[in-house]
Amino acid sequence: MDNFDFKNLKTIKIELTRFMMAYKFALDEMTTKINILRDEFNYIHDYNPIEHVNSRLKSPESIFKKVQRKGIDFSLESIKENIKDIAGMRITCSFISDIYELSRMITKQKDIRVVEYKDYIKNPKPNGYQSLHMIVEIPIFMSDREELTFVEVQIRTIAMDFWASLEHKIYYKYNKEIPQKMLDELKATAVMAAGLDRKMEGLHREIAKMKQADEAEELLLSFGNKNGKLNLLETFIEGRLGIK
Ligand code: 0O2
Repeated sequence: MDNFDFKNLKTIKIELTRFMMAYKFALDEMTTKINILRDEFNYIHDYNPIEHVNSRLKSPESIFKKVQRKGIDFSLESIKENIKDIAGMRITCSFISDIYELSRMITKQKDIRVVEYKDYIKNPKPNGYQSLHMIVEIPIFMSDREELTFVEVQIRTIAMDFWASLEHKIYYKYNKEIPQKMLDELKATAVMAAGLDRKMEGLHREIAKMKQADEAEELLLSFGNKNGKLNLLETFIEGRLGIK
């Protein structure tokens, strides 16, 4: 290999590093955003809707495999335009309602543009897979430029994550064709997981209502409602909270 080739190779390496760096920064930025939302939610509602957050950068090998599979151009411009999951983030929430709440909070942020929104919870995949997928675009400010960068955000419950992880493992271990009977059984387990989510959501709502009523009662007592007579302030509070 002569000097010229070496120089070229070095330039390509630097280009690739800079290319991947933007995605790493995009993940850092999204992670900060999610942490802020989680902490704020925790302070205000005394409740944490996020169980855990994982993020990953697609390896150059998997990127090139995907480029080949999709039959797109190998240039960095084309990869940036067409492969939107180089930076990926998976957020596991406690309840289905948390997923939608969180996705609304993400969507509302001014510097985030949602370019794709796939609701596999309302419309599960034929194999039973459920999750909310969003591709968002965020600006990354670097020393000499601003780069709009895609991040794939998958939001799901613990049950959805449990199913998807095991389904992936089963496929991974058995990479030939899966017998229909097993596919049906896997789908049945996805339906069970969805049932579990609905049950947990129901219990969560019931308990939240009970907690709210208890808190309202405690508040009324703290305003001196000891002899059963309501003063104007209490009537106002009751009216606002919708309790009799
Ligand atoms: P990895 O390693 O998790 O990133 P795309 O190929 O992304 O352009 P597609 O397939 O329409 O287009 O994207 P979709 O439906 O949004 O799904 C992308 C990702 O969702 C997958 O990424 C998986 O992480 C997850 N996913 C989708 N369907 C299933 C499923 O049936 N089972 C499981 N376990 N996960 C699923 P990758 O790139 O496949 O892999």
